[in-house]
Amino acid sequence: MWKNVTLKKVLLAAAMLLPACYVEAHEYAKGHLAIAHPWSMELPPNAPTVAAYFVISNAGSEADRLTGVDSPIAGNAQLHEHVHKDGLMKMQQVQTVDVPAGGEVTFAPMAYHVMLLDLKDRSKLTDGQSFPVTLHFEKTGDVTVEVMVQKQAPDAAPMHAH
Ligand SMILES: [Cu+2]
Repeated sequence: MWKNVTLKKVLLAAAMLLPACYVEAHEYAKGHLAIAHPWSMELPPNAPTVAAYFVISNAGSEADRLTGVDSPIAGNAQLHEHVHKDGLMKMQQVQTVDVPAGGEVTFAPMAYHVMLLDLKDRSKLTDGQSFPVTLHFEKTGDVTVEVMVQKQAPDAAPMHAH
């Protein structure tokens, strides 16, 4: 009986976790590449720039390279990285980001990110909305993802462990 109750509790907990999990874990795939959970932090309405984050994984045996990004909501979209220099943290533009064979690249706060500048359409930049960003890969071609805008960063745990 005790076991039974415990099992029910576990099942209930699992059932409660599932829907939220499905909502959060959106993923896009093309060729050997998958782009997991593109998201952006909700910012004050007058924020000059917006950043987008995701994880690119490459299941193939050949490396690929991200060569650029763009979005209809921004006049300019760049690839950025964070660097530590002389005890200072700053971000700078990079032209490309390598996606190693069988590996993954994490775009996250304080790491690689997509930076959207010259914002033209701010209507999608609030919690619960989404906006498209197209990633240009050297070998795989273009992949368009929907970036979810959220008030809080998704779990910092190494993405979704399921
Ligand atoms: Cu940046």
